[in-house]
Amino acid sequence: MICVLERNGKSPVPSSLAFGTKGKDPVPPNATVIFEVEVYAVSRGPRSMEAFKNMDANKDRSLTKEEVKEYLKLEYLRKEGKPRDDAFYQKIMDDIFYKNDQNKDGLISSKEYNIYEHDEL
Ligand SMILES: [Ca+2]
Ligand SMILES: [Ca+2]
Repeated sequence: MICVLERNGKSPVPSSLAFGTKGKDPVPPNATVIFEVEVYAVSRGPRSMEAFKNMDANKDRSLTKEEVKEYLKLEYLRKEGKPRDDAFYQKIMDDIFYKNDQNKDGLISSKEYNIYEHDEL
C-alpha cells in the first residue's frame, strides 16, 4: 500500500516502492513510477470563506445545490480541461450537502459551512 501524501499533481515513487527490479508491464525494471493523483472533490481542498463566496453565485450567503454543482463543473473543467458526466458532480454535491447541510433545508449557510472549517475536508 503506497501512501501518497501529495494531493495535487504528480508524486514520484522510487522503484523500490513501486514495481521493483522486475518491473511490471508496461513498467520497465528499476523504473521510477509517477502516480497521478486525482483530486477527489473540491470539498477536500482548503476550506475558506473565499471558496464559499466563489460558490455563492447570487451572493445571498447560502449555497443551493445548483450553485455548488455549477462551481464543481467549473472547477473540474478548469483542472482537467474537459467536463465530467452529470452523475459525477451529483455525487460530490450530495456528499457536500450531506456533510454541511446540518438542518437539511437544502441550503448551506455560511454558518453551516464554517462549522466544519477545521475539518480535514
Ligand atoms: Ca446563493
Ligand atoms: Ca442548511
